[in-house]
Amino acid sequence: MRRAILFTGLALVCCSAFTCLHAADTIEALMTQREPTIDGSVGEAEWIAAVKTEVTPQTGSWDFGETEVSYVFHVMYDETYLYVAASLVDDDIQTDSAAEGVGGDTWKDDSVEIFIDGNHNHAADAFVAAENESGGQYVITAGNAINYANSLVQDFGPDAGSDYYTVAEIKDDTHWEMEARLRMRLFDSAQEGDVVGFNISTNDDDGGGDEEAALFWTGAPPDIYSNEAAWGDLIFGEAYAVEPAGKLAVVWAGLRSAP
Ligand SMILES: [Ca+2]
Ligand SMILES: [Ca+2]
Ligand SMILES: [Ca+2]
Ligand SMILES: [Ca+2]
Repeated sequence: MRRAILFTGLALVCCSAFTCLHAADTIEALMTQREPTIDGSVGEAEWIAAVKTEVTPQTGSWDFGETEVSYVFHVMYDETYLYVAASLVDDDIQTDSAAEGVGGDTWKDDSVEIFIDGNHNHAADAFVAAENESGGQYVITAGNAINYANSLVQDFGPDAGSDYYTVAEIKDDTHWEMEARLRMRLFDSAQEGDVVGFNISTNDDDGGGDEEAALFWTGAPPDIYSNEAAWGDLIFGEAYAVEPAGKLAVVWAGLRSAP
């Protein structure tokens, strides 16, 4: 990670005479005083401090394929954990390829993948051992198949102080939700003022078998999942206040290059 500097979220880069301005997509997460219950139900009150960002086929980045899935993801943190949740709309929820539990081909089912570049070095290959030591990839399917092979997680589960815990629940035929808790030690014990690389995606499987598409919050294909340089920034911001004085949960998600 590195320390956030003023104007990080709007650091503009001029590319060439033929392209317009780019800006790194940036989320400023606020610190919550209230730990959410990780149970696969994204409650409004328990996630009130979270920055909420909608990703649709129009706003997100397709790495391959194209379908209709969309989602809203939530991010907040406290001194121990980074919390991430998502609520997904998908016209065909599939869990046929990976059984409930740790391991399995999670990418072949409807799933959410969280990506952290903990040392914020924008490595071209996120999956070499040195990169897994700070950050990693954290996955859950709609059927509660879980993967964290590319990370430092040693202790998965609901117990206080565990490295990682996540739960998903299918709500109805077209709606599922997930919640996750990632211990700060997995990315260099980040604290207020720090910034790490961040991305989130959903794999969409319609009809069973392999996945048809992956829809990321941000990044230019191909291989967004493994290229840290394609990810956005996550700033660990101030404490959430019920009535923030001039301080809002800000999402800079809209600034992109023209097609
Ligand atoms: Ca919950
Ligand atoms: Ca499948
Ligand atoms: Ca890295
Ligand atoms: Ca699906």
